[in-house]
Amino acid sequence: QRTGGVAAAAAPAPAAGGDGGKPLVGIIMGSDSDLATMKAAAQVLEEFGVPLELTVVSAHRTPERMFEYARTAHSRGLRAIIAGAGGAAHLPGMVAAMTPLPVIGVPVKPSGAHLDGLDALLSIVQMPKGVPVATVAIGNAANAGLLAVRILASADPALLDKMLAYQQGMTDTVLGKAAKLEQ
Ligand code: RP5
Repeated sequence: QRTGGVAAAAAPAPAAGGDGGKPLVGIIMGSDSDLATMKAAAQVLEEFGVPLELTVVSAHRTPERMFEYARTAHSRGLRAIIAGAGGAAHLPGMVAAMTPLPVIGVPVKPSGAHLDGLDALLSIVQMPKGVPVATVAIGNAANAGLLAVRILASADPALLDKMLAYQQGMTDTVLGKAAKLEQ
């Protein structure tokens, strides 16, 4: 259910996902060409059963839409925003400037990019004091999803248990591989 109303409208009409409840996390990206990277964040949230919305908001091409999205996000019930962009990636920082919610930035490496995503990384991570953006590694939208889950889990014991189980699963996987190597 991620179709319609994502690109042009001034008033955001994001598509919903996750467990079907009211979205708690907003995933936005500067272009639909970022979706190949950003869908990993949605997949993580869906795995944890966290309701999400996903849409395109461009800092440069739809600045009024960005303003509207950022200004209304908290009153619409969102608890965190994941924002991905490539190149001159101003979206996460500008959204962080206009919302009280935690913003997680994903530097996207567009296909054919000359600077391997380093431009986006530096654009997102070098925020001035007072306006934080939690920046993940270039292209690592899955970690953005996991960080959003952890933020929500800090006040949600059931979600915290899911995160503990996820972490234990990683540990078990690595220990299993180590045991095989040692045989
Ligand atoms: C950025 O420019 C977008 O976030 C995207 O990563 C990049 C290219 O966008 P398109 O030209 O593919 O729409 O603003």
